[in-house]
Amino acid sequence: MTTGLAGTVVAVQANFYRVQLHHPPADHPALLLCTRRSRLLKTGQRVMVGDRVWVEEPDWQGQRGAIAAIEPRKSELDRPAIANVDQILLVFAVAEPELDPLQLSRFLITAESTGIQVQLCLSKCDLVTSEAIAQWQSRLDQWGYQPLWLSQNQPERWPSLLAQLTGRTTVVAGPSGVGKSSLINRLIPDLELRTAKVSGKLGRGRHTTRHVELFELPQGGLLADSPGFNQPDLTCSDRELAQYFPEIRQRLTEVSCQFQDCRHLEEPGCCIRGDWERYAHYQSLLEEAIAQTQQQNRSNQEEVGFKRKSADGGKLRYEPKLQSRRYRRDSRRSQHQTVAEALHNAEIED
Ligand SMILES: Nc1nc2c(ncn2[C@@H]2O[C@H](COP(=O)(O)OP(=O)(O)O)[C@@H](O)[C@H]2O)c(=O)[nH]1
Ligand SMILES: [Mg+2]
Ligand SMILES: [Zn+2]
Repeated sequence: MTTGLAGTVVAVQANFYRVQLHHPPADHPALLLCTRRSRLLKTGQRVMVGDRVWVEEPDWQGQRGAIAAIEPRKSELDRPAIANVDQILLVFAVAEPELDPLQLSRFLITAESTGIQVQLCLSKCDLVTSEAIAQWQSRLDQWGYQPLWLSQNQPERWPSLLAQLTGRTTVVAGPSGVGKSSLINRLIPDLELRTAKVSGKLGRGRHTTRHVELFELPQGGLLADSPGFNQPDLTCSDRELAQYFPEIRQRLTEVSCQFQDCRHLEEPGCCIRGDWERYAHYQSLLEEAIAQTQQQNRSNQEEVGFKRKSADGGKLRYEPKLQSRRYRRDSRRSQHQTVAEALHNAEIED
């Protein structure tokens, strides 16, 4: 039943989907602006950025087509809304802004909680000594991470990043000011050019509307930016938190706590509590997760359909950008919402 041209949705806007064809015929455009076949509309199947699709009825002259089928998704991120993401590239700077370990942990936990592979990347290496880098390296190794070290001014550091990105779909995340845009612009040199072209084609400017978009890397692979934010809320429950620390995960493969539902606080026979660097992060994030779970339970009782992304003291509050679908309670309504509604919501959320 899967006939037509295979492609990946790289942008969604209104009722149009920009599809990058995997194997366009020679001398034919690789990008088609597509609509959905009515059969997909009837089943209410939402097309997401990152979806692998089958395109029919190509109109090469007009660079148009119609999406006839969607392949099952391997993964689904909520914010940014992208399907089939292979990895999250979490970027932090070693300096300017100063690397704050707890903030880094918070971002790592948020990224880990999506279930998608996390690659840490530390930028601005030119601003610190090689001793400082070595110190961070051994420290992060204890955390269970082997970061890529990067600098705009040190081209010798780039090949390892390129190798990590080639052939994969990657979402770049991290706080603002760490060098994400600089990194993306370097990886995709003609981005500005292509951005302008896309804006024209989709009718609305990328810079006036926040929407998710995947960009093709020259060496193969897709990359998406996720707008910067500084302090993600925890999205995981207190019960889940421990598993998002690689060093706890590792320890629990070797030994086990006395109680199966151990929170690794005061329990007797706990094998996790102890003298390791991020135990303090674990304690403070656990406290937060417990408070949040309690608050969520209260709200669930009070009000069905409570939306946390509403105003917080009057001002719009940014929720974590990286949230996997499984933590979202999908209401019947949201499953049946139209694309227009979905896009409208996505634009507000993103
Ligand atoms: N020294 C140094 N500065 C950098 C590097 N990468 C980015 N910057 C600077 O950091 C600032 C923030 O960069 P930007 O890419 O906008 O960060 P974003 O907010 O994460 O997208 C800019 O002034 C960049 O020129 C780097 O490798 N070394
Ligand atoms: Mg930026
Ligand atoms: Zn324990």
